[in-house]
Amino acid sequence: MRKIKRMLNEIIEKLNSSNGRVAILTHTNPDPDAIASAFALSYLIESLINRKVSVFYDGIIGRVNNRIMVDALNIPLKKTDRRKIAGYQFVCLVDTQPAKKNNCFPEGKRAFFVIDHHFEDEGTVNAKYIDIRKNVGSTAAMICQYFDITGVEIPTPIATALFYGIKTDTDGLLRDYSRIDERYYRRLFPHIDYRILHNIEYPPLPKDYFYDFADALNFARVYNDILIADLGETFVPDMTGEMADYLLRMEDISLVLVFGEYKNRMYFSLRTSKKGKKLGIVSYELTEGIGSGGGHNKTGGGVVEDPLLNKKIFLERFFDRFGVVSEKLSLFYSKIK
Ligand SMILES: [Mn+2]
Repeated sequence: MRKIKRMLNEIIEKLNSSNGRVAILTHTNPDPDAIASAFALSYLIESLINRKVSVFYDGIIGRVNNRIMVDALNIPLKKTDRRKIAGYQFVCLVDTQPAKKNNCFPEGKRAFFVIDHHFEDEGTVNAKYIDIRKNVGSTAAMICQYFDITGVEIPTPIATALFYGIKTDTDGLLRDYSRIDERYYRRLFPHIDYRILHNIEYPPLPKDYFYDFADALNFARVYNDILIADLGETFVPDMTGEMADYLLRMEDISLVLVFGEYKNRMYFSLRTSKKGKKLGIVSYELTEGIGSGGGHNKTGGGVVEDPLLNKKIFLERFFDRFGVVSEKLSLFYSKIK
């Protein structure tokens, strides 16, 4: 706590003694944890330095839930790219790190501040201030702690966003969570907007969603307790995560891989209900040289570049890793007919 307090004090001092522009950057195709953390951190910094802070993402906000989250809570997220980020003196990365491939932070630039809960690449993070705690379930919970330490009150829209961020990253405190997630999840609950939270969690869904859903079921193949689903072309990249979460609920299944293509890249998501699987590291290894991947213990995911060439390599690595005999994969749907 004391170390974090000192770090936050220094950050605020540094920002107050300069006029440099401040940007907060999420990972590409941000998830609720990244969106909430960026939103909350911008508010916190703005209330302590009296200067505008810009909140950026790149890629797309795909999941319908996330788009409603941004709209309903008036989150001032703006789209950016490598070139624009290069022009900012102070860049804070949330839920990602400079060396990771899942963001548009310019190579070689030094970040001002990195707050994340994913494992570090080779322990080298090029940033002035670093708060990376991979035992914590969400970046949002770490930001809640900052509010605690600085004594800044959390307004309702930010409380709602942070709550949803912790909830989605830890599956409602059931997956890869820590005491810190638990503490703030409970503490935020009385302060959130329940109606908005409900609207975010149960939005109307476009027809494309159900086409992807149908593909997931029709083309799902099973080997023992492993289920693999190919979505073909997906309408948003984060559909793989949504389907993987859903398919993991199937009885007798403990590991799910869902992949699909979007704009000539292949996105994939891994989920397990078992302990000790380290799917973040697995995702990193499955994509070495052909893309990028990361995650936590029970969740993982990433991107495979040039799927025409590399999809086969990726799948063979996956089969190897989990002992899947590809000839013995059987169509799930044909089983229940
Ligand atoms: Mn996260």
